[in-house]
Amino acid sequence: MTDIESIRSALPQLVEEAKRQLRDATDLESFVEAERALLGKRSPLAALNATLKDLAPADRGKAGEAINEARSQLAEFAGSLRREREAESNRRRVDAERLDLSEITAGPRRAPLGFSDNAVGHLHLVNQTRDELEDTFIAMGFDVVEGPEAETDWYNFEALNMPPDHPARGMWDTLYLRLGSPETVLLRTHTSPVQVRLMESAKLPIYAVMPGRCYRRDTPDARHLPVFHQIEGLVVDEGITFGDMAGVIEAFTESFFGEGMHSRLRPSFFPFTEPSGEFEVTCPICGGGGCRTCSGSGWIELGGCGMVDPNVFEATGIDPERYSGFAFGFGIDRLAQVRTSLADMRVLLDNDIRFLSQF
Ligand code: FA5
Repeated sequence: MTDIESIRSALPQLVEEAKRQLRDATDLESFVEAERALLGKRSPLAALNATLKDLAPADRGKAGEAINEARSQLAEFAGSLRREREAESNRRRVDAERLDLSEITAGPRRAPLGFSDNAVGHLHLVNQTRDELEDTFIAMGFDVVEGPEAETDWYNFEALNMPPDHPARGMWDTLYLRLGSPETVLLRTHTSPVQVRLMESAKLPIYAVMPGRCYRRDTPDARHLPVFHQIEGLVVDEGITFGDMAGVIEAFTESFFGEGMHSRLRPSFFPFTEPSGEFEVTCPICGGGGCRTCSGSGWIELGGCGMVDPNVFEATGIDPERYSGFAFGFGIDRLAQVRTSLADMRVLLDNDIRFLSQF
């Protein structure tokens, strides 16, 4: 093939044949091989290119252009087909590697003594409530973070704007552990120390909730347990206002308790937030009409909240000039108690299966 016309007339057929071969290569491996054979150094197009030197010098440029154009057309076709083949191959690989994580049970689960054979165990009411709270906050875009139950004085008090001998420490009857120097390690009295850990270590902004067990030297009664659960919320970002806090608490209330349920804030005091508030929600028992549970007010106090105090930002290395934030915390057991109208919280720890199996 030595003249330009025969090169020009050979090209369309050569491209068509190459496309057919590429289409026929249905799996990625054979496709890559075909692509190399049709577009690489030993391809028919490269062979055609090699004949350019035999042409009359005036024709070489034009013939070269025609070959290059055919080559780029084929390369474009091959590129889009390769992407399809790669996607298909990925899909097949993912399908082949998919793990079956469904539970394998080694036989029927045993029912508790005295219960019919089909009665099986389930999560405790408090854990069910905790899961529901986590789901609600996750749906609102919050992360879930945990911290240790044995804490140091720094995290539980000092970083939270309560230096040694600060009278506000008296708000929490603390259980100290015999570890290190006296009164330096304790069982956390609230989940607020997890806030401090998060602010110290996390990248900003922070939108997180921190559920967990807390301990206080409280005598057990109808509304107190020495071991109970709280969930803490923390938001730190630029330009966060008190209005954002009220909005998040209201959105949570509607999402968790259902439509028609609202929240309201009352002034209060916590050393680590300024200003601080208590937040109340529509009584879930009477829907706000007034009943014995809410002492006729239509509202139930759920927990504390407020704007993060600049001293806490400073203790955790966050620039209070640039960032602001809010925190809130409330009792999970107390919430479970209110929602299920339990007169006495102590039943939550009795492990009486007749009580537990109701939920
Ligand atoms: C605190 O513990 C603050 N850390 C809450 C907070 C977080 C305020 C972030 C501001 C910003 P308080 O001591 O009020 O606050 O406890 C909060 C909730 O924990 C109470 O409303 C109650 O629901 C629950 N709670 C407290 N003590 C007990 C107890 N002994 N048994 C059961 N629930 C309790």
